[in-house]
Amino acid sequence: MRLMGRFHRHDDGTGHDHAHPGAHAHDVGDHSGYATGGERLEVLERIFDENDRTAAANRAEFAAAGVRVVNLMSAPGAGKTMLLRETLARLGGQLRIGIIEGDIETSLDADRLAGFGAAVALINTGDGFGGECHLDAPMVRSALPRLPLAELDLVVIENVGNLVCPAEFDVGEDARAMVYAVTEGEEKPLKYPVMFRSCGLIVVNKVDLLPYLDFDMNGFLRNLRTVNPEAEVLPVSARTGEGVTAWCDWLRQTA
Ligand SMILES: Nc1nc2c(ncn2[C@@H]2O[C@H](COP(=O)(O)OP(=O)(O)OP(=O)(O)O)[C@@H](O)[C@H]2O)c(=O)[nH]1
Ligand SMILES: [Mg+2]
Repeated sequence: MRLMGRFHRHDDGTGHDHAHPGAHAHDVGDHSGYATGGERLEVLERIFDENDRTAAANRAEFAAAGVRVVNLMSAPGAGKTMLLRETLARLGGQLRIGIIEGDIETSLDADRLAGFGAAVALINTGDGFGGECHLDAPMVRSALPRLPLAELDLVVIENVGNLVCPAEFDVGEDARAMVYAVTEGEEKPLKYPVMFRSCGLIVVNKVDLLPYLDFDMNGFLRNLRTVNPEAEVLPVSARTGEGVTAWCDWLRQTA
């Protein structure tokens, strides 16, 4: 996976080659602009090492239970929860689905996903995880006892709405998808490349709004291809249901 974000991880060898103290396969980048640069690096290295050890443990536990896991990410409000409601309504009878719902505060989205027969485990990062703007592997691990993993086919993790940090943390998922809304502007893949690069599927949501926007779909696709030539793209409207069948098919193939 090619990641090069806030913490400058390049675990596929891409990106620049900084010779700084403590640099190894888990390179967390150039913090030389800070007086505390060396200390920052050491702390980040330890955070990522712990995260990746726990992500591996999560992945092993999911595999042992025979469950596949999708990490669903987006900017706030792109439509993750609305899409998941549609998904549960359609796939509920065909797949045994569990949801891990990540939010900084409130059970609002977890409540919106209740009543469809899916097991929903809420993680509020403001409740013991420092109010973080993303889910990390230990947070996801804390939710596992609240899901009947052995009885599930698929777990979808709705990550905290944020176009940057969630992409930097492996949580033990099998696949990553993001919801991008056409209201966000076609330049976003260029400005937030880590997220767009890290996902195998980009759901282009809110296409029902296209008649009211100046959105340049070809320009967006060009920008996306610049940072991620291989991603699958699905135009969707969680509101009208357009494209939701194709999204459900993708989930079925992943499960
Ligand atoms: N017109 C239109 N509105 C949509 C669509 N999908 C979601 N919305 C609306 O967009 C707003 C945000 O949707 P959510 O599903 O809450 O988005 P989210 O990504 O879960 O948001 P966070 O969890 O806060 O990051 C809501 O008002 C939805 O009704 C869509 O396809 N078309
Ligand atoms: Mg949501």
